[in-house]
Amino acid sequence: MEIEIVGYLDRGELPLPRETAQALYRAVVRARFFDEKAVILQRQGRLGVYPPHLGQEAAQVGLGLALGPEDWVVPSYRENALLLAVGVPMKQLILLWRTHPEGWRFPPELRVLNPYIPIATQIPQAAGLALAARYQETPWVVATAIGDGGTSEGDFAEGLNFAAVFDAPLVVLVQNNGYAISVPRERQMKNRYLAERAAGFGVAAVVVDGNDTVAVYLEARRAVERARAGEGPTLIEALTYRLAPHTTSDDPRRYRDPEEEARARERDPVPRLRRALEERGWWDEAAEAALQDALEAEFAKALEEADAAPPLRPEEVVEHVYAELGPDQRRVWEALRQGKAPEELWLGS
Ligand SMILES: Cc1ncc(C[n+]2csc(CCOP(=O)(O)OP(=O)(O)O)c2C)c(N)n1
Repeated sequence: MEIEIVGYLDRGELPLPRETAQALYRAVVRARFFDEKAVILQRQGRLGVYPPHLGQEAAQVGLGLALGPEDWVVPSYRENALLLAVGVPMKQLILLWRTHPEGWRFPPELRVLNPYIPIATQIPQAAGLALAARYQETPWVVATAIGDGGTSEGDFAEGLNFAAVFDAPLVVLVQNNGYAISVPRERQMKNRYLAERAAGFGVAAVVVDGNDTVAVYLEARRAVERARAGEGPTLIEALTYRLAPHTTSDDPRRYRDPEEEARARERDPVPRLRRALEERGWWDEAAEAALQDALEAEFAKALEEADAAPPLRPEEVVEHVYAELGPDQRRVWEALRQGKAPEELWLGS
């Protein structure tokens, strides 16, 4: 299959108004800033296990800023940059990765579902939500995201087929970051590009340089417009690289050549966009310093507010799952209330 990789920055192009380009840059820096702080918090024992998006900011921010307030976002676990881009506050994300129930209750004005942890389950649900837009004759578009590994799951195939058949207004961002935990893409599938998979469902697809924020943003906007016009779903494959461990519990030195990582760092999306802005006189040291100060202040406030959230009651872990507790959940809930360890519960003691 002939594949063209869409990109602008490598060619010295930046086909966007200054304000839009600056907004994209601010958003990738903010996403990077949060990610680095989150990893530090985790190392300090002040956050649970955390999946960094280091290196994937362009892909997620490019999609996030292409959406309107009426559009829905159906994220997976690595989409913290996307969530920040569409307005989820930092405080919320800190609480989310503390598994605090307040973290799951996104502000009602945000059309954002909670992050999906079971791989690919977000795809059929996002397709269903997109189909609801057609039934209700409302113009919302649904954006979802998945990793390369996730595209081999049955749910991915079912969701894409469904969305295609019903022309559902769905945009699927596939972040091809090269690895499903320790398994490189070439050991996961015969396809060179994941966009090839979309053709099997009759879904439009495009491959972008996923570390080129401008390219992802412009392709995402195109996909959103197509969806809104009733022309059906689009798969955007963003070629990127996970510069960090899979999660804070992973050590990529066990499966990845450090030289590969060093090469990938040369295509880090954040300095690439900054250089393009600076070349046009749209960014400088003073603007960078002001942005960093603002982010320090935003994060400090978010952390203070997150720390002030009421302590988690153990039984809240099961309370939010169903409207009414089933027998198993009731057993867990009762035991947690009495301060028992969950292991004893599932063994039926
Ligand atoms: C259904 C399911 N199977 C297995 C897992 C365990 N798991 C968590 S992340 C992951 C790899 C996902 O890789 P990819 O889709 O490429 O996304 P990435 O983590 O690189 O963003 C697996 C297998 C899971 N969460 N859900």
